[in-house]
Amino acid sequence: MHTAINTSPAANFYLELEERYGAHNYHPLPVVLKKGKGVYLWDVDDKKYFDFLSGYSAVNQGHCHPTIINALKEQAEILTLTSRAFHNNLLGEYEKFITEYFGYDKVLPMNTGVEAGETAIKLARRWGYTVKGIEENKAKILFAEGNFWGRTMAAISSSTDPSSYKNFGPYMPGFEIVAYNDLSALEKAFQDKNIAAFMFEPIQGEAGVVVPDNGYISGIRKLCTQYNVLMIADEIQTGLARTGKLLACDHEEARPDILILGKALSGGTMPVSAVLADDEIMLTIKPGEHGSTYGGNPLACKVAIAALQVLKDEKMAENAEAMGQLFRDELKKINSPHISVIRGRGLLNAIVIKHQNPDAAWDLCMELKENGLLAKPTHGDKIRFAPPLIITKEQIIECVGIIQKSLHILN
Ligand code: IF1
Repeated sequence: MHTAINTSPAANFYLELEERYGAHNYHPLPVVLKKGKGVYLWDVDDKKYFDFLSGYSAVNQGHCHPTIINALKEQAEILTLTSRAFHNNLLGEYEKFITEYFGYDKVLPMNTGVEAGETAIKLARRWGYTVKGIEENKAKILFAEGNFWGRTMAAISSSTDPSSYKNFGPYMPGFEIVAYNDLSALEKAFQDKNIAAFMFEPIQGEAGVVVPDNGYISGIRKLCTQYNVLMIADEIQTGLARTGKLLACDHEEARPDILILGKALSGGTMPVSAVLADDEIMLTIKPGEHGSTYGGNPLACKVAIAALQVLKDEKMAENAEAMGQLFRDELKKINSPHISVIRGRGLLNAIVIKHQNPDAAWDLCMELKENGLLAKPTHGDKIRFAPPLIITKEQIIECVGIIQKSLHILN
């Protein structure tokens, strides 16, 4: 199934290795990549592509950004890991840097995004018991329908997508679901005094780049304050300039109580995630009650400082805002009967394909690949378009040209 007719012998070699020796938990596009630079990727036959996935927003800064790679290389030769049993000379520096950058009292460093989510939930439960006064073991965390925050048992326990949770039970108790983009449903749910937190994505990524109505995020802020519920923003995908602001919550000037970041925090070089909160929340977890072997390692600290610095130095949020607007405007001009929806914010965009053939989005992505642009269909009929944030106007125009040309495959 993975070996398509039009893959080269070189590509087939790698596809067959993965098929034979790797778990079958993915269905990738049949392209084998060996090099990346900026907005470009190259496959094993030296064909060049525009990357319109950006490692699911982990490479916002572009592939192998020189500043980030230099930080990685320099630190890799000095010290990579101490564990948290000892101090290291970069952790404090990084903690000061990132808390000032985002305006929080404290940070808790983890590795993957899902670990940051787990950490936020532990913090919220602890806060619920020790600050809010919820009775022991009664705390509830509320999630939005269609949420995605990873693959751990807790993350799939809050999922409403059977492909995430089915036949993996039993599930984590204490999780509840509320409709996304529905403030009156949220207020109704908040009548329950045992709710410690509402955890949500400012734009739902995995659900297909679902952009809520204006006022939803500031509305969440207002209700969370009113009902003494923690607002946990999962900005793992939407954060770090992707949507045209440093954080997607910044579009509505809403400050979450707990902010979770991952992916582009290392510019695609290694798993680095972070949980940010103020003292009232963060200091409820005491020594020995949470941690991770790799969390806060000096290599990650050095890389994350560089990854955050280049976002600002190169005005990536501003570019994402401008290029995203241009991209959607140019896409609309194509006026294809096969594109039923164009949505997104900044450079986190998606189209919905309308076609009698259920594989149309996959077929279009295969044609885009032939024409030098990599994108991946999701949920059958949606295609995410999320290039690195350093993309230029000329490149956007060229890419819309590739999309226009490729749409002929659906005629
Ligand atoms: C996979 C999609 C993206 C996330 C949000 C937490 C995490 C993610 C909002 C967990 C991870 C991923 C993981 C990846 C595919 C992917 C994804 F296709 F599912 F929809 F990005 F858009 N919060 N998203 O989007 O972070 O632990 O993975 O570092 O294959 O699971 P992680």
